[in-house]
Amino acid sequence: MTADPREHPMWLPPHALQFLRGRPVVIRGADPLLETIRSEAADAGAVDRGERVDAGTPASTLLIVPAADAEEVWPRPLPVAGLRAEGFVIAQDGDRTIIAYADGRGALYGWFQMIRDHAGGERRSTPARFEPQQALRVLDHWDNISAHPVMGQVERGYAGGSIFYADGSVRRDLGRVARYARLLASIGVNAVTINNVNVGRREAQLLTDDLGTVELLAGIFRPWGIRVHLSVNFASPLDLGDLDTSDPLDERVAQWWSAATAQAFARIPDLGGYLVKADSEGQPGPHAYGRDHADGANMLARALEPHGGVVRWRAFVYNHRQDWRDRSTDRARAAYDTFMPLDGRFDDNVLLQVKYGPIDFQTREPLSPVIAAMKHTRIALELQVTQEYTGQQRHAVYLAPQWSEILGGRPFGDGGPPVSELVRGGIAAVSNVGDDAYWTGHPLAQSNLYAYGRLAWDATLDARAVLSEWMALTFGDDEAVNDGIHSILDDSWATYESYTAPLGVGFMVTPGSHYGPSVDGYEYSPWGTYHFADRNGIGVDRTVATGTGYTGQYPQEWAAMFESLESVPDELLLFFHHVPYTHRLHNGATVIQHIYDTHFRGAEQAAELPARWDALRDHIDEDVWMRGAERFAEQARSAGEWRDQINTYFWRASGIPDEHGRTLY
Ligand code: GCW
Repeated sequence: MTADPREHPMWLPPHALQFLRGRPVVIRGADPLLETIRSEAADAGAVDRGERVDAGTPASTLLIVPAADAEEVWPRPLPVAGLRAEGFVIAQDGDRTIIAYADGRGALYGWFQMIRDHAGGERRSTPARFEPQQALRVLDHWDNISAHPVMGQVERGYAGGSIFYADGSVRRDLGRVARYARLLASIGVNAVTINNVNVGRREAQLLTDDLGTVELLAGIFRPWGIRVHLSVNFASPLDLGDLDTSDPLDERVAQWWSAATAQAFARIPDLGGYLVKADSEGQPGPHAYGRDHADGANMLARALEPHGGVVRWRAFVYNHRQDWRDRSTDRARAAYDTFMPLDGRFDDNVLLQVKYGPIDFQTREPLSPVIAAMKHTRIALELQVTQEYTGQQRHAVYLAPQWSEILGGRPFGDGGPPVSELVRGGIAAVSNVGDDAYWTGHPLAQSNLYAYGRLAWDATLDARAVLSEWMALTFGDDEAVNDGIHSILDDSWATYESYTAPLGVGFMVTPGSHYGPSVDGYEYSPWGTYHFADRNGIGVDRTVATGTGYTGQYPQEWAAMFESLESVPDELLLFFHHVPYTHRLHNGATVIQHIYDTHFRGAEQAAELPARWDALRDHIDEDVWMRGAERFAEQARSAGEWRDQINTYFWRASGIPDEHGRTLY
C-alpha cells in the first residue's frame, strides 16, 4: 500500500515490521483473514513456509495455527482449552514463536500482539492467553457525506474532512480507509459505523439507494475483521419510502424496515447493524406516535434479528428545549428517567448505548447511573475519542486515564463489579480521525485512538503502559521521545481539568463550537447545563434531600457517597452540591481558593509544554514536530485565556481575593 504524500503514517510504519524480514512463517488454516496475515507477512519480507511443520522447519519459525493444532506443533502444553472467539495464545521457545488462534480474528490479533511484543521487548517464555472482554468494540464516525452547513463534514471532527466521503459521495481512492482498517485491527477494533448519528437526508440513503457505498466500504474493512454499521434515521419509511408514517407499531412500517434490512444484508451479509439517535436533539423517533423507545428499538431489532444484526439504541435523550427558569428539570436525570421504566422490555439484539456520564462527554462527570440501574438490558458504553470537550485536538489530552477510571468504577461499592463487567453490550467511541495529514489534527491525539482499542479489549491495561506501547510502535525505540511524551501526556487530563470548568461543574464552554471558555455560555440556555453561580456560591444541588433528587438514581453505596458533603469526592463537588465559595474541600482549600490555585497552576503547566516539545525536535519527523509545535502554542495561549476568564469571573462574583495576590482582572 503506498501512502498518500499528504499522509503521515500513524503507528506501525513499515520499519516497525522490519524484524520479520527473512523470518520463516507457517500459516495454517482456511479463514479468509489468514490471507490478510499472509500478505502482511509478505510485505514485511517474511518467508512463507506453507502449512507443514516437521523436522525441516527452521528453529526460528513463526507458527500461526488453529488452537486445535497446538499440541501437534508445540513441544509443551499451551493454555488453549476453551479459547473464546477472537482469542489467541502466544508462546516462545528459543527463537520459535507460536500464535495458536481461536478463529480468523484471533489469528489477526495474535499477529499484531506479536509485533507489539517485539516493539516492547516482551518475551513470552510463559505462554500468554488473550481474549477480549467485550465482544463489540466499535468506533462511531460522525461523518456526513455532504457537508453540514454549520457542523461541516465531520460533526465535532477536529481532523479535517471525512476519510470516507468527498464531493458528495464515497471517495474514489479508498487507500487511506484500508490503512485505517489495518490500524484499527491492530488494536482490536472489530466494527465501524460509517455515518453520523445525526442522519441527514443524503446519509439516510445509505440504507436504500446508496447501498453501493456501504458495500464498497464493507469490502475494505472486511479483510481486517471489521464489520460496518450504519446510523439510520427513524423517519426513513416516511422520508425515503412512500409511507405517511414511521410509527413503529404500524405493520407497514415494520415491513418497510424488514424489506430494507433484507436488501442490505443481501449485499452486505456481515453488516453489523444499526445505530440510532431517536427523539434526541431534534432527531425523529417513536415519541411522535405516542410510542416509547422500546417500541422503536424492538421494531428495528426484529428486522435485524434474522440476519444476525444488532441495533444500538442511544440513551442520549433529554429535553434540549428547556426553560432555564424551571429549576425542577435536571438534564442529568433524563436518561434514567426515560429508560429505567423500560428495563426488561428490550429484545436480546438491542444494545442500549449510554454515554459515560449523565450529561455529555465532559472532562469530569460522574458515571451515568443507567449503567448500574438497568439490570435486564444489555448496555454498551459510549466514550468520546474525538476531543469535543477536551481541547478539540488542539490541546494535548491523553484520555486513557479517564477511560480507566470510568471502566474501573464500582457503582455497587468496592466489593461490586467494575463498569467493564456491568457493560455487556460492548464499548463504542466517537472516532477522532479525518483526512488531515496527521490523521487526528494533533499528532499526539493518535495515542487516544490507540488507547481506546486497547482498553476496549482489556479494561485493566495500564494507561501509561499503553502510551509506551503506542510510542514504541510509532517512533521506535527512542528513550528521549518516550520520556518526553510521557512528561507531556501522563498528567494531561488532570492539567486540562485544572484550567477549565472547576470541580465537576462542567461546560463553561463557548456555545456551539464548544471550544474555549465562556462561563455563562450555557447559563440561560435551553440545553440545560447550568452552574448557578451567584455572589455567595456555585454548583448544582442534585441531592435527594434538597435538590433535584439525581443522587437517588445510583445504587445505595454511591447514592450515599454523592449525597453527603462529607463523602462526595472533591472533583465532583459542584456536580452534586451548591456550596458557598468559602466551603472547604477535603484537601483543606476553600472552593474559591481552589479555583484560583488550580487555574494558575494548570495554565502554568500548559505554558511549559512548548519547551518540552522543543526538546524533541531532533527526534521526531520535522513535519510532525511542526504540527505539534503549532498546537502546543495554541494550548498555552488558550489555557491562559481559560485561567483569566474563570478566575476573574469568580473574583468578581465572590469579591474574595486570591490569597497569593496573583493577577485578576
Ligand atoms: O455532545 C453532543 C454534540 C453533538 C452530538 C451529540 C450526540 C452528534 O455536541 O454534536 O451530535 O452530542 O452525541 O448525539
